[in-house]
Amino acid sequence: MSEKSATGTGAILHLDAVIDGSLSPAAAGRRLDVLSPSDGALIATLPRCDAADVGRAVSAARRGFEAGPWARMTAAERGRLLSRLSNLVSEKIDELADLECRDTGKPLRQGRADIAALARYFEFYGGAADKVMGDTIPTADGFLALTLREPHGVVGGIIPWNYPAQIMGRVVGGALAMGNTVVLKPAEDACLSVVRVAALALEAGFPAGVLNVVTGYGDEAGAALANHPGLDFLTFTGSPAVGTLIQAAAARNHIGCTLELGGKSPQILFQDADLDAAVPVVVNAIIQNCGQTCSAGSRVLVQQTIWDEVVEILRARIRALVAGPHHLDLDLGPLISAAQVARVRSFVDRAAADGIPLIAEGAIAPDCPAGGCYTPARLYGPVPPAHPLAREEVFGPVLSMIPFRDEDEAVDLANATDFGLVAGVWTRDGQRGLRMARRIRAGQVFVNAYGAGGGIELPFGGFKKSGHGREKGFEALYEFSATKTVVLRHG
Ligand code: TXE
Repeated sequence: MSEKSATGTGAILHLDAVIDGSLSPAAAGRRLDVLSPSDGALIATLPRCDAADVGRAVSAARRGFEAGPWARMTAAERGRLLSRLSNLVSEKIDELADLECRDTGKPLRQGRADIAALARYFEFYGGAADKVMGDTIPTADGFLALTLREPHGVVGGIIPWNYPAQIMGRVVGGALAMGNTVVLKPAEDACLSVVRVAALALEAGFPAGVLNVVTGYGDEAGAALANHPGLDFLTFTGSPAVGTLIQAAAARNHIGCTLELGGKSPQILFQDADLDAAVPVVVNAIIQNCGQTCSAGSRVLVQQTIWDEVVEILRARIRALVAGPHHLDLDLGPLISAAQVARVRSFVDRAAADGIPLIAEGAIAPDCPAGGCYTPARLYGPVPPAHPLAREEVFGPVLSMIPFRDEDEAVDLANATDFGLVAGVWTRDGQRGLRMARRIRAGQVFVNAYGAGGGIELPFGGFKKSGHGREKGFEALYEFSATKTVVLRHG
Protein backbone atom coordinates (compact mmCIF):
# COMPACT_ATOMS: atom_id res chain seq x y z
CA MET A 1 0.00 0.00 0.00
CA SER A 2 3.01 2.32 0.04
CA GLU A 3 4.07 2.42 -3.60
CA LYS A 4 3.37 5.58 -5.58
CA SER A 5 2.26 5.81 -9.17
CA ALA A 6 4.36 7.92 -11.50
CA THR A 7 1.86 10.78 -11.29
CA GLY A 8 2.44 10.79 -7.55
CA THR A 9 -1.25 10.86 -6.83
CA GLY A 10 -1.66 7.86 -4.60
CA ALA A 11 -0.74 4.44 -3.29
CA ILE A 12 -1.45 1.18 -5.08
CA LEU A 13 -4.86 -0.02 -3.93
CA HIS A 14 -5.73 -3.65 -3.40
CA LEU A 15 -9.50 -3.82 -3.54
CA ASP A 16 -11.97 -6.67 -3.11
CA ALA A 17 -15.15 -7.72 -4.83
CA VAL A 18 -18.40 -7.35 -2.88
CA ILE A 19 -20.29 -10.64 -2.56
CA ASP A 20 -23.07 -11.48 -0.12
CA GLY A 21 -22.52 -8.45 2.09
CA SER A 22 -18.75 -8.94 2.48
CA LEU A 23 -15.58 -7.75 0.82
CA SER A 24 -14.24 -10.81 -0.95
CA PRO A 25 -11.19 -11.86 -2.97
CA ALA A 26 -11.63 -14.30 -5.86
CA ALA A 27 -11.99 -17.83 -4.49
CA ALA A 28 -9.06 -18.97 -6.64
CA GLY A 29 -6.97 -16.10 -5.25
CA ARG A 30 -6.15 -14.61 -8.66
CA ARG A 31 -5.88 -10.87 -9.19
CA LEU A 32 -5.68 -8.48 -12.13
CA ASP A 33 -3.68 -5.28 -12.48
CA VAL A 34 -5.20 -1.86 -13.13
CA LEU A 35 -2.93 0.57 -14.99
CA SER A 36 -3.20 4.36 -15.05
CA PRO A 37 -4.07 5.67 -18.52
CA SER A 38 -2.21 8.86 -17.60
CA ASP A 39 1.20 7.24 -17.16
CA GLY A 40 0.88 3.46 -17.44
CA ALA A 41 1.75 2.94 -13.77
CA LEU A 42 0.15 0.20 -11.69
CA ILE A 43 -2.50 1.91 -9.57
CA ALA A 44 -4.54 -0.99 -8.22
CA THR A 45 -5.17 -4.70 -8.20
CA LEU A 46 -8.59 -6.33 -8.21
CA PRO A 47 -9.89 -9.87 -7.76
CA ARG A 48 -9.96 -11.78 -11.04
CA CYS A 49 -13.33 -13.38 -10.44
CA ASP A 50 -14.35 -16.45 -12.40
CA ALA A 51 -17.46 -18.57 -12.81
CA ALA A 52 -17.27 -19.84 -9.21
CA ASP A 53 -17.26 -16.28 -7.83
CA VAL A 54 -20.08 -15.26 -10.15
CA GLY A 55 -22.02 -18.32 -8.95
CA ARG A 56 -21.56 -17.25 -5.32
CA ALA A 57 -22.75 -13.74 -6.16
CA VAL A 58 -25.84 -14.92 -8.05
CA SER A 59 -26.77 -17.29 -5.20
CA ALA A 60 -26.35 -14.45 -2.70
CA ALA A 61 -28.51 -12.19 -4.85
CA ARG A 62 -31.17 -14.91 -5.05
CA ARG A 63 -31.20 -15.32 -1.25
CA GLY A 64 -31.27 -11.54 -0.87
CA PHE A 65 -34.24 -11.31 -3.20
CA GLU A 66 -36.27 -14.15 -1.76
CA ALA A 67 -35.38 -14.44 1.89
CA GLY A 68 -33.58 -11.43 3.25
CA PRO A 69 -34.97 -8.27 4.84
CA TRP A 70 -34.92 -6.76 1.33
CA ALA A 71 -37.81 -8.98 0.28
CA ARG A 72 -40.00 -7.55 3.06
CA MET A 73 -39.04 -3.88 2.76
CA THR A 74 -41.53 -1.32 1.57
CA ALA A 75 -40.71 0.77 -1.47
CA ALA A 76 -40.25 3.77 0.82
CA GLU A 77 -37.66 1.88 2.87
CA ARG A 78 -35.75 0.93 -0.27
CA GLY A 79 -35.87 4.55 -1.34
CA ARG A 80 -34.51 5.69 2.00
CA LEU A 81 -31.51 3.34 1.67
CA LEU A 82 -30.77 4.74 -1.80
CA SER A 83 -30.99 8.28 -0.43
CA ARG A 84 -28.57 7.37 2.35
CA LEU A 85 -26.16 5.96 -0.23
CA SER A 86 -26.53 9.16 -2.25
CA ASN A 87 -25.53 11.18 0.83
CA LEU A 88 -22.50 8.95 1.50
CA VAL A 89 -21.35 9.36 -2.11
CA SER A 90 -21.73 13.15 -1.85
CA GLU A 91 -19.77 13.21 1.41
CA LYS A 92 -16.94 11.28 -0.24
CA ILE A 93 -16.95 13.15 -3.53
CA ASP A 94 -13.29 14.21 -3.24
CA GLU A 95 -12.02 10.67 -2.64
CA LEU A 96 -14.29 9.09 -5.25
CA ALA A 97 -13.55 11.72 -7.90
CA ASP A 98 -9.81 11.25 -7.35
CA LEU A 99 -10.24 7.50 -7.74
CA GLU A 100 -12.37 7.88 -10.89
CA CYS A 101 -9.83 10.24 -12.48
CA ARG A 102 -6.79 8.11 -11.70
CA ASP A 103 -8.62 5.05 -13.01
CA THR A 104 -10.11 6.48 -16.22
CA GLY A 105 -7.74 9.40 -16.92
CA LYS A 106 -10.62 11.90 -16.89
CA PRO A 107 -9.71 15.52 -16.17
CA LEU A 108 -10.58 16.41 -12.57
CA ARG A 109 -13.65 18.54 -13.37
CA GLN A 110 -15.16 15.67 -15.34
CA GLY A 111 -14.48 13.12 -12.61
CA ARG A 112 -16.13 15.35 -10.02
CA ALA A 113 -19.14 15.87 -12.27
CA ASP A 114 -19.43 12.10 -12.73
CA ILE A 115 -19.46 11.43 -8.98
CA ALA A 116 -22.02 14.20 -8.48
CA ALA A 117 -24.12 12.49 -11.16
CA LEU A 118 -23.78 9.15 -9.35
CA ALA A 119 -25.11 10.74 -6.14
CA ARG A 120 -27.93 12.30 -8.16
CA TYR A 121 -28.89 8.91 -9.66
CA PHE A 122 -29.26 7.43 -6.19
CA GLU A 123 -31.17 10.54 -5.07
CA PHE A 124 -33.50 10.38 -8.08
CA TYR A 125 -34.22 6.66 -7.80
CA GLY A 126 -34.45 6.85 -4.00
CA GLY A 127 -37.19 9.44 -4.41
CA ALA A 128 -38.90 7.51 -7.21
CA ALA A 129 -38.99 4.10 -5.47
CA ASP A 130 -42.41 4.60 -3.85
CA LYS A 131 -43.98 6.50 -6.73
CA VAL A 132 -44.35 3.70 -9.25
CA MET A 133 -48.01 2.91 -9.58
CA GLY A 134 -50.21 0.49 -11.45
CA ASP A 135 -53.54 0.95 -13.22
CA THR A 136 -57.10 -0.08 -12.70
CA ILE A 137 -58.53 -1.36 -15.95
CA PRO A 138 -62.17 -1.38 -17.06
CA THR A 139 -62.98 -4.94 -18.07
CA ALA A 140 -65.88 -7.41 -18.05
CA ASP A 141 -68.86 -6.69 -15.82
CA GLY A 142 -68.41 -8.00 -12.27
CA PHE A 143 -64.60 -7.87 -12.29
CA LEU A 144 -62.06 -5.41 -10.92
CA ALA A 145 -58.72 -5.54 -12.75
CA LEU A 146 -55.55 -3.84 -11.62
CA THR A 147 -51.84 -3.95 -12.38
CA LEU A 148 -48.83 -4.12 -10.08
CA ARG A 149 -45.22 -3.43 -11.08
CA GLU A 150 -43.08 -6.21 -9.65
CA PRO A 151 -39.29 -6.65 -9.66
CA HIS A 152 -37.82 -9.21 -12.06
CA GLY A 153 -35.66 -10.75 -9.32
CA VAL A 154 -31.88 -11.05 -9.82
CA VAL A 155 -30.56 -8.51 -12.34
CA GLY A 156 -27.17 -9.04 -13.97
CA GLY A 157 -25.47 -5.83 -15.08
CA ILE A 158 -22.38 -5.66 -17.32
CA ILE A 159 -21.00 -2.16 -17.70
CA PRO A 160 -18.09 -0.44 -19.50
CA TRP A 161 -15.12 1.63 -18.45
CA ASN A 162 -15.96 5.03 -19.91
CA TYR A 163 -18.31 6.22 -17.15
CA PRO A 164 -18.01 3.56 -14.44
CA ALA A 165 -19.60 5.63 -11.66
CA GLN A 166 -22.39 7.14 -13.74
CA ILE A 167 -23.38 3.89 -15.40
CA MET A 168 -23.33 2.12 -12.04
CA GLY A 169 -25.77 4.80 -10.83
CA ARG A 170 -28.24 4.29 -13.62
CA VAL A 171 -28.18 0.48 -13.46
CA VAL A 172 -28.05 -0.01 -9.70
CA GLY A 173 -30.30 2.93 -8.81
CA GLY A 174 -33.16 1.83 -11.04
CA ALA A 175 -32.87 -1.89 -10.36
CA LEU A 176 -32.75 -1.54 -6.57
CA ALA A 177 -35.51 1.07 -6.46
CA MET A 178 -37.85 -1.54 -7.96
CA GLY A 179 -36.83 -4.21 -5.43
CA ASN A 180 -34.51 -6.32 -7.57
CA THR A 181 -31.13 -7.52 -6.35
CA VAL A 182 -28.06 -6.96 -8.51
CA VAL A 183 -24.86 -8.68 -9.59
CA LEU A 184 -22.73 -6.10 -11.37
CA LYS A 185 -19.68 -6.91 -13.53
CA PRO A 186 -17.84 -3.65 -14.18
CA ALA A 187 -15.11 -3.33 -16.80
CA GLU A 188 -11.59 -4.59 -16.13
CA ASP A 189 -10.14 -1.36 -17.60
CA ALA A 190 -11.75 0.94 -15.00
CA CYS A 191 -14.01 0.17 -12.06
CA LEU A 192 -12.36 1.33 -8.84
CA SER A 193 -15.17 3.77 -7.97
CA VAL A 194 -17.75 1.02 -8.54
CA VAL A 195 -16.06 -1.29 -6.07
CA ARG A 196 -15.74 1.49 -3.48
CA VAL A 197 -19.37 2.51 -3.84
CA ALA A 198 -20.56 -1.09 -3.45
CA ALA A 199 -18.69 -1.16 -0.13
CA LEU A 200 -20.36 2.15 0.80
CA ALA A 201 -23.74 0.53 0.11
CA LEU A 202 -22.99 -1.91 2.93
CA GLU A 203 -22.27 1.08 5.19
CA ALA A 204 -25.55 2.64 4.10
CA GLY A 205 -27.35 -0.48 5.36
CA PHE A 206 -28.22 -2.45 2.23
CA PRO A 207 -28.74 -6.07 3.32
CA ALA A 208 -26.35 -8.85 2.28
CA GLY A 209 -26.74 -10.04 -1.29
CA VAL A 210 -28.67 -7.00 -2.52
CA LEU A 211 -25.74 -5.40 -4.38
CA ASN A 212 -22.86 -7.64 -5.45
CA VAL A 213 -19.90 -6.52 -7.56
CA VAL A 214 -17.71 -9.13 -9.25
CA THR A 215 -14.58 -7.75 -10.88
CA GLY A 216 -12.77 -9.55 -13.67
CA TYR A 217 -12.35 -10.03 -17.38
CA GLY A 218 -15.19 -9.89 -19.86
CA ASP A 219 -14.71 -13.33 -21.38
CA GLU A 220 -14.38 -14.86 -17.91
CA ALA A 221 -16.49 -13.17 -15.19
CA GLY A 222 -18.61 -11.31 -17.76
CA ALA A 223 -19.44 -14.38 -19.84
CA ALA A 224 -20.12 -16.41 -16.69
CA LEU A 225 -22.58 -13.78 -15.50
CA ALA A 226 -24.32 -13.27 -18.83
CA ASN A 227 -24.86 -17.01 -19.23
CA HIS A 228 -25.82 -17.78 -15.64
CA PRO A 229 -29.20 -19.54 -15.51
CA GLY A 230 -29.97 -17.91 -12.15
CA LEU A 231 -30.56 -14.44 -13.60
CA ASP A 232 -33.99 -12.94 -14.24
CA PHE A 233 -32.89 -9.93 -16.31
CA LEU A 234 -29.73 -8.63 -17.98
CA THR A 235 -28.59 -5.12 -18.73
CA PHE A 236 -25.51 -4.32 -20.80
CA THR A 237 -23.68 -1.22 -21.97
CA GLY A 238 -20.70 -1.76 -24.26
CA SER A 239 -19.66 -2.76 -27.76
CA PRO A 240 -22.07 -4.09 -30.41
CA ALA A 241 -20.02 -7.30 -30.68
CA VAL A 242 -20.41 -8.17 -27.01
CA GLY A 243 -24.01 -6.90 -27.06
CA THR A 244 -24.77 -9.67 -29.55
CA LEU A 245 -23.37 -12.26 -27.13
CA ILE A 246 -25.41 -10.80 -24.26
CA GLN A 247 -28.64 -10.88 -26.26
CA ALA A 248 -27.96 -14.49 -27.28
CA ALA A 249 -27.31 -15.46 -23.65
CA ALA A 250 -30.53 -13.75 -22.55
CA ALA A 251 -32.41 -15.60 -25.28
CA ARG A 252 -31.00 -18.96 -24.17
CA ASN A 253 -32.18 -18.27 -20.62
CA HIS A 254 -35.49 -16.78 -21.81
CA ILE A 255 -35.00 -13.53 -19.92
CA GLY A 256 -35.31 -9.90 -20.96
CA CYS A 257 -32.37 -7.61 -21.54
CA THR A 258 -31.57 -4.02 -22.33
CA LEU A 259 -28.62 -3.14 -24.57
CA GLU A 260 -26.90 0.23 -24.98
CA LEU A 261 -24.33 -0.11 -27.75
CA GLY A 262 -23.10 3.36 -28.59
CA GLY A 263 -23.74 5.72 -31.46
CA LYS A 264 -22.58 8.00 -34.26
CA SER A 265 -24.60 10.98 -33.17
CA PRO A 266 -25.02 14.05 -35.43
CA GLN A 267 -24.98 17.71 -34.50
CA ILE A 268 -26.84 19.56 -37.27
CA LEU A 269 -26.03 23.22 -37.91
CA PHE A 270 -28.56 25.07 -40.11
CA GLN A 271 -27.62 28.42 -41.63
CA ASP A 272 -29.85 30.21 -39.10
CA ALA A 273 -28.15 28.57 -36.09
CA ASP A 274 -26.86 30.70 -33.24
CA LEU A 275 -23.23 29.68 -33.77
CA ASP A 276 -22.04 31.41 -30.60
CA ALA A 277 -24.29 29.11 -28.62
CA ALA A 278 -23.77 26.02 -30.78
CA VAL A 279 -20.01 25.85 -31.27
CA PRO A 280 -18.90 25.39 -27.62
CA VAL A 281 -21.54 22.67 -27.22
CA VAL A 282 -20.52 20.94 -30.46
CA VAL A 283 -16.87 20.93 -29.38
CA ASN A 284 -17.64 19.73 -25.87
CA ALA A 285 -19.78 16.88 -27.21
CA ILE A 286 -16.76 15.36 -28.96
CA ILE A 287 -14.02 16.06 -26.42
CA GLN A 288 -15.89 15.10 -23.26
CA ASN A 289 -14.17 12.05 -21.82
CA CYS A 290 -11.79 12.24 -24.78
CA GLY A 291 -14.59 11.24 -27.15
CA GLN A 292 -15.16 7.95 -25.31
CA THR A 293 -18.83 8.66 -24.78
CA CYS A 294 -21.71 6.67 -26.26
CA SER A 295 -23.57 9.91 -26.95
CA ALA A 296 -20.51 11.74 -28.36
CA GLY A 297 -21.54 14.17 -31.10
CA SER A 298 -19.06 12.70 -33.55
CA ARG A 299 -20.57 14.05 -36.79
CA VAL A 300 -21.28 17.71 -37.43
CA LEU A 301 -23.62 18.24 -40.38
CA VAL A 302 -23.24 21.80 -41.69
CA GLN A 303 -25.47 23.63 -44.17
CA GLN A 304 -23.39 24.46 -47.23
CA THR A 305 -24.12 28.21 -46.99
CA ILE A 306 -22.24 28.46 -43.66
CA TRP A 307 -19.64 25.75 -44.35
CA ASP A 308 -16.63 28.09 -44.71
CA GLU A 309 -17.56 30.12 -41.64
CA VAL A 310 -17.99 26.98 -39.49
CA VAL A 311 -14.72 25.47 -40.77
CA GLU A 312 -12.84 28.60 -39.67
CA ILE A 313 -14.45 28.68 -36.22
CA LEU A 314 -14.02 24.96 -35.53
CA ARG A 315 -10.46 24.96 -36.89
CA ALA A 316 -9.46 27.56 -34.31
CA ARG A 317 -11.29 25.78 -31.51
CA ILE A 318 -9.86 22.33 -32.20
CA ARG A 319 -6.30 23.66 -32.62
CA ALA A 320 -6.52 25.27 -29.18
CA LEU A 321 -7.38 22.01 -27.39
CA VAL A 322 -4.71 20.33 -25.27
CA ALA A 323 -4.61 16.73 -24.03
CA GLY A 324 -2.66 15.69 -20.95
CA PRO A 325 -2.65 13.79 -17.64
CA HIS A 326 -5.84 13.85 -15.60
CA HIS A 327 -4.35 15.85 -12.74
CA LEU A 328 -3.56 18.81 -15.04
CA ASP A 329 -7.31 19.13 -15.71
CA LEU A 330 -6.82 20.08 -19.37
CA ASP A 331 -9.40 19.91 -22.18
CA LEU A 332 -8.79 16.22 -22.76
CA GLY A 333 -7.33 13.43 -20.65
CA PRO A 334 -5.77 10.31 -22.13
CA LEU A 335 -7.70 7.51 -23.82
CA ILE A 336 -8.42 4.56 -21.55
CA SER A 337 -5.82 2.11 -22.86
CA ALA A 338 -3.23 1.29 -25.49
CA ALA A 339 -5.92 -0.75 -27.26
CA GLN A 340 -8.14 2.31 -27.52
CA VAL A 341 -5.18 4.38 -28.83
CA ALA A 342 -4.66 1.74 -31.52
CA ARG A 343 -8.37 1.85 -32.41
CA VAL A 344 -8.32 5.64 -32.88
CA ARG A 345 -5.03 5.37 -34.80
CA SER A 346 -6.60 2.91 -37.23
CA PHE A 347 -9.31 5.46 -38.13
CA VAL A 348 -6.72 8.23 -38.49
CA ASP A 349 -4.54 6.05 -40.75
CA ARG A 350 -7.54 5.08 -42.86
CA ALA A 351 -8.54 8.75 -43.23
CA ALA A 352 -4.99 9.62 -44.36
CA ALA A 353 -4.91 6.72 -46.82
CA ASP A 354 -8.25 7.78 -48.30
CA GLY A 355 -7.24 11.43 -48.58
CA ILE A 356 -9.86 12.78 -46.15
CA PRO A 357 -8.83 16.40 -45.41
CA LEU A 358 -7.60 16.91 -41.84
CA ILE A 359 -8.84 20.44 -41.06
CA ALA A 360 -7.29 20.77 -37.61
CA GLU A 361 -5.40 18.89 -34.96
CA GLY A 362 -5.12 19.82 -31.29
CA ALA A 363 -2.03 19.51 -29.11
CA ILE A 364 -0.62 17.12 -26.54
CA ALA A 365 0.84 18.82 -23.47
CA PRO A 366 4.65 18.84 -23.38
CA ASP A 367 6.32 16.28 -21.13
CA CYS A 368 3.36 13.92 -20.93
CA PRO A 369 4.43 10.65 -19.29
CA ALA A 370 5.66 8.19 -21.92
CA GLY A 371 3.31 5.43 -20.71
CA GLY A 372 0.20 7.61 -21.13
CA CYS A 373 -2.46 7.01 -23.78
CA TYR A 374 -2.63 10.46 -25.38
CA THR A 375 -4.20 11.45 -28.65
CA PRO A 376 -4.94 14.97 -29.93
CA ALA A 377 -8.40 16.18 -30.91
CA ARG A 378 -8.91 16.05 -34.69
CA LEU A 379 -11.34 17.66 -37.14
CA TYR A 380 -11.91 16.17 -40.61
CA GLY A 381 -14.00 17.44 -43.50
CA PRO A 382 -15.65 17.18 -45.85
CA VAL A 383 -16.06 13.51 -44.95
CA PRO A 384 -17.98 11.42 -47.54
CA PRO A 385 -21.11 10.04 -45.81
CA ALA A 386 -20.16 6.46 -46.70
CA HIS A 387 -16.65 6.67 -45.20
CA PRO A 388 -15.98 4.76 -41.94
CA LEU A 389 -15.21 8.12 -40.26
CA ALA A 390 -18.81 9.12 -40.94
CA ARG A 391 -20.43 5.79 -40.09
CA GLU A 392 -18.47 3.95 -37.39
CA GLU A 393 -17.96 4.75 -33.73
CA VAL A 394 -14.35 5.92 -33.31
CA PHE A 395 -14.65 6.38 -29.53
CA GLY A 396 -12.01 9.08 -29.53
CA PRO A 397 -11.83 12.88 -30.02
CA VAL A 398 -12.37 12.77 -33.79
CA LEU A 399 -15.04 15.04 -35.30
CA SER A 400 -16.24 14.57 -38.89
CA MET A 401 -17.74 17.52 -40.82
CA ILE A 402 -20.29 16.71 -43.51
CA PRO A 403 -22.05 19.32 -45.69
CA PHE A 404 -25.78 19.33 -46.53
CA ARG A 405 -27.98 21.43 -48.84
CA ASP A 406 -31.41 21.46 -47.21
CA GLU A 407 -33.59 19.99 -44.50
CA ASP A 408 -34.36 16.78 -46.38
CA GLU A 409 -30.72 16.03 -46.97
CA ALA A 410 -29.93 16.83 -43.32
CA VAL A 411 -32.51 14.23 -42.25
CA ASP A 412 -31.15 11.64 -44.70
CA LEU A 413 -27.57 12.15 -43.49
CA ALA A 414 -28.56 12.18 -39.82
CA ASN A 415 -30.26 8.82 -40.34
CA ALA A 416 -27.54 7.37 -42.60
CA THR A 417 -25.78 5.21 -40.01
CA ASP A 418 -26.67 1.96 -38.27
CA PHE A 419 -26.86 3.84 -34.97
CA GLY A 420 -29.58 6.07 -33.53
CA LEU A 421 -28.72 7.23 -30.03
CA VAL A 422 -28.72 11.05 -29.82
CA ALA A 423 -28.96 14.06 -32.18
CA GLY A 424 -28.59 17.83 -31.82
CA VAL A 425 -30.38 20.31 -34.10
CA TRP A 426 -29.31 23.96 -34.17
CA THR A 427 -31.73 26.44 -35.79
CA ARG A 428 -33.60 29.63 -34.89
CA ASP A 429 -36.66 28.29 -36.72
CA GLY A 430 -38.75 26.60 -34.03
CA GLN A 431 -40.97 24.71 -36.47
CA ARG A 432 -37.94 23.32 -38.27
CA GLY A 433 -36.54 22.19 -34.93
CA LEU A 434 -39.75 20.30 -34.25
CA ARG A 435 -39.89 18.78 -37.73
CA MET A 436 -36.32 17.56 -37.39
CA ALA A 437 -37.02 16.11 -33.96
CA ARG A 438 -39.88 14.11 -35.46
CA ARG A 439 -37.89 12.86 -38.45
CA ILE A 440 -34.59 11.85 -36.87
CA ARG A 441 -34.37 8.22 -35.78
CA ALA A 442 -32.65 8.57 -32.42
CA GLY A 443 -33.52 7.90 -28.81
CA GLN A 444 -32.92 11.54 -27.81
CA VAL A 445 -33.12 14.66 -29.97
CA PHE A 446 -32.04 18.01 -28.58
CA VAL A 447 -32.98 21.30 -30.27
CA ASN A 448 -30.53 24.17 -29.65
CA ALA A 449 -28.88 22.04 -26.97
CA TYR A 450 -27.03 18.77 -26.57
CA GLY A 451 -27.34 16.87 -23.31
CA ALA A 452 -29.07 18.60 -20.43
CA GLY A 453 -27.17 18.63 -17.15
CA GLY A 454 -26.42 14.93 -17.43
CA GLY A 455 -30.04 14.11 -18.21
CA ILE A 456 -30.54 11.74 -15.30
CA GLU A 457 -34.29 12.35 -15.47
CA LEU A 458 -34.48 11.77 -19.24
CA PRO A 459 -35.18 8.37 -20.81
CA PHE A 460 -32.09 7.29 -22.73
CA GLY A 461 -31.47 4.48 -25.20
CA GLY A 462 -31.13 3.62 -28.82
CA PHE A 463 -33.00 3.19 -32.04
CA LYS A 464 -31.58 0.75 -34.60
CA LYS A 465 -28.25 -0.85 -33.66
CA SER A 466 -27.67 1.52 -30.75
CA GLY A 467 -29.61 -1.04 -28.75
CA HIS A 468 -32.98 -1.40 -27.12
CA GLY A 469 -34.65 -0.66 -23.83
CA ARG A 470 -34.51 2.63 -21.97
CA GLU A 471 -32.28 3.63 -19.09
CA LYS A 472 -32.34 6.75 -16.92
CA GLY A 473 -35.41 8.64 -15.82
CA PHE A 474 -38.64 7.10 -14.66
CA GLU A 475 -38.84 4.89 -17.73
CA ALA A 476 -35.95 2.73 -16.50
CA LEU A 477 -38.15 1.67 -13.61
CA TYR A 478 -40.49 -0.01 -16.10
CA GLU A 479 -37.55 -1.89 -17.63
CA PHE A 480 -36.50 -3.11 -14.20
CA SER A 481 -39.96 -4.45 -13.39
CA ALA A 482 -42.72 -6.56 -14.89
CA THR A 483 -46.44 -5.89 -14.98
CA LYS A 484 -48.59 -8.28 -13.00
CA THR A 485 -52.32 -8.21 -13.69
CA VAL A 486 -54.61 -9.00 -10.77
CA VAL A 487 -58.33 -9.59 -11.35
CA LEU A 488 -60.96 -9.84 -8.61
CA ARG A 489 -64.48 -11.06 -9.31
CA HIS A 490 -67.01 -9.26 -7.22
CA GLY A 491 -70.09 -10.53 -8.96
O1 TXE B 1 -16.08 -3.02 -24.98
P1 TXE B 1 -16.66 -4.39 -24.44
P2 TXE B 1 -14.53 -2.60 -25.16
C1 TXE B 1 -17.50 0.54 -27.85
C2 TXE B 1 -16.48 1.58 -28.29
C3 TXE B 1 -15.18 0.90 -27.92
C4 TXE B 1 -15.49 -0.54 -28.25
C5 TXE B 1 -14.64 -1.57 -27.55
O2 TXE B 1 -16.58 1.80 -29.67
O3 TXE B 1 -14.12 1.38 -28.68
O4 TXE B 1 -16.84 -0.71 -27.85
O5 TXE B 1 -14.66 -1.36 -26.13
C6 TXE B 1 -17.56 -6.92 -20.80
N1 TXE B 1 -19.23 -11.62 -22.12
N2 TXE B 1 -18.01 0.83 -26.54
O6 TXE B 1 -13.77 -3.68 -25.83
O7 TXE B 1 -15.70 -5.48 -24.67
C7 TXE B 1 -16.32 -6.14 -20.47
O8 TXE B 1 -15.57 -6.81 -19.47
C8 TXE B 1 -19.70 -10.75 -21.19
C9 TXE B 1 -19.20 1.65 -26.51
O9 TXE B 1 -14.02 -2.20 -23.85
O10 TXE B 1 -18.04 -4.50 -24.99
C10 TXE B 1 -16.92 -4.82 -20.00
O11 TXE B 1 -17.38 -4.96 -18.66
N3 TXE B 1 -19.15 -9.55 -20.96
C11 TXE B 1 -19.85 1.56 -25.18
C12 TXE B 1 -18.11 -4.66 -20.94
O12 TXE B 1 -18.40 -5.96 -21.44
C13 TXE B 1 -18.09 -9.19 -21.71
C14 TXE B 1 -18.93 1.67 -24.01
C15 TXE B 1 -17.86 -3.72 -22.13
O13 TXE B 1 -16.72 -4.16 -22.83
C16 TXE B 1 -17.56 -10.03 -22.71
C17 TXE B 1 -17.77 0.81 -24.18
C18 TXE B 1 -18.18 -11.31 -22.89
N4 TXE B 1 -17.73 -12.19 -23.81
C19 TXE B 1 -17.33 0.46 -25.43
N5 TXE B 1 -16.51 -9.41 -23.29
C20 TXE B 1 -21.02 2.50 -25.06
N6 TXE B 1 -22.20 1.98 -25.39
O14 TXE B 1 -20.89 3.63 -24.67
C21 TXE B 1 -16.40 -8.21 -22.69
N7 TXE B 1 -17.33 -8.05 -21.72
